[in-house]
Amino acid sequence: MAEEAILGYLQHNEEIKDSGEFAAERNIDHNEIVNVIKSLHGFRYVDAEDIKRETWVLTDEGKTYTATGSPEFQLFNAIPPEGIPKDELQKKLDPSVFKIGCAQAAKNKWVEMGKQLVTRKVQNVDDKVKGLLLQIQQGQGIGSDDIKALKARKLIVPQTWKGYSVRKGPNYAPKRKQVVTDLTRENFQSGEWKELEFKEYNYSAKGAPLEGGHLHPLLKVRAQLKQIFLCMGFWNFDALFQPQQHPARDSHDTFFLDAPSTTKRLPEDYVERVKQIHETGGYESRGYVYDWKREEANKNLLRTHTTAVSSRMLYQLAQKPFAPKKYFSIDRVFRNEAVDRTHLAEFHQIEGLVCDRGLTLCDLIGVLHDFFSHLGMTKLKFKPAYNPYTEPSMEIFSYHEGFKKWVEVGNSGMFRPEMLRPMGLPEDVQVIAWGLSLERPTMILYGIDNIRDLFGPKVDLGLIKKNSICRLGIN
Ligand code: FB9
Repeated sequence: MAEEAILGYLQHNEEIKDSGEFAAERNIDHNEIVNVIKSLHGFRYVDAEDIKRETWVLTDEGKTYTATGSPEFQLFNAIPPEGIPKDELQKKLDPSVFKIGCAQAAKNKWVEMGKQLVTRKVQNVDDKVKGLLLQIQQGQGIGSDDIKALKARKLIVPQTWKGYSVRKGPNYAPKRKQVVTDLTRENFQSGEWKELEFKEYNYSAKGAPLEGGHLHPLLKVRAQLKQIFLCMGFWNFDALFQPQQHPARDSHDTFFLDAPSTTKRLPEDYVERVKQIHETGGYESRGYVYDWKREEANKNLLRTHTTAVSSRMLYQLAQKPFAPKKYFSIDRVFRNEAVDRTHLAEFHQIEGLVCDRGLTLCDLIGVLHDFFSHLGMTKLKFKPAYNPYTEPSMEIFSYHEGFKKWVEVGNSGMFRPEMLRPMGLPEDVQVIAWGLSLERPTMILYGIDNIRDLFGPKVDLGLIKKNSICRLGIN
């Protein structure tokens, strides 16, 4: 309606001199007229020029008096011809109306404010203030003295009124053409594009806010767990006494590689010691008493534990004069197991190990309490378990306040001498180690119950953590 009014008017008239008067004459909201003028100006249908006028607008108090009358008028009308005791008059009026009314009515010489009695000094009065406020509200001008008086009473405040004068623009038409933003296959092939109006490209458009990249939730949790290890003084680092017939080595648990078929060169003296410890034992161990086969050991596979990497680090440590070390790793491991909602054929294993002289199970329990306390887990319990390369071994449980139950949070143990001695580590050196997965804590942190929502093409990188699990800011 506003658009037709503007374009229609300009069809027969040179100019809309004042958008405010134009709107008032047609009883159209001025803001609607302004929005249409801006849009038509943007497409060059019209040329609009700013008009600014300093005007006055009513304050809330001023607006009230246009309805109730001014306080002085209300007070005058509350006084009967014979007069009224002041306290009775006060009860008849709102406190602010009474206060302002007395002052203004006395100033106007409308009333006599006696000590006890209030009387009229004139018979009738006009509510000039209400009249002036209504004039301003209707956009009419009033005298400067009146402006000054109303402003002093805070009944009006200055406002800059903005409007436009409008003329035909270079693209003027009595009716706006359909504006499109895209040249499509359809309107190009049909030739319709010749009749269409294309929106001018707005080079100053800010565009959608730049969305920075998102770190994968696993990488965020990995970074924070890495920080926990570093705070505990562990070093990061990107040969197990696991018998060759151990079930975990069966193809149903392990991914063997066809190529490259065999592992790269090994230190043969070390291989010989490993063979011996498996077949006939040593270091007070009976060994597994079977024929250990080199070709089995040579098979290449995707690691099922990061402990494979730990043993390589420990072997290197044993080639130098012994110095205690604390290592950790967070890396992918691969298991040829049935996948389900919480397990895939691969996951990230977090592993920590401490290598020092005279370590005992107590040290392992202590370091586990320290590590898991950083994850907010302060109630732990341990259950004896079996790992081929650690003895004793313990499963780790933490009481989850949210789930109100004990949750298995990892596995741990002391590496066996059959693993450490063939490496060359001194007799009194022990290694305590533990492991957990990265996916389990991340899924709990993000409230995910299907691992495919965390790992794979469907990950929502805008995932927000729903739980926090540690004092170090994993939240
Ligand atoms: O991560 C596991 N659970 C876990 C960890 C943290 C956590 O935090 C929550 C916010 C509160 C919640 C749960 N687990 C180990 C236990 C179970 O989830 C288990 O069902 C799955 N385990 C994986 C292996 O099973 C395919 C998790 C993985 C695992 C298990 C053992 C090790 C590492 C990872 C190990 C080891 C080890 C042992 C001795 C010496 C060195 C390493």
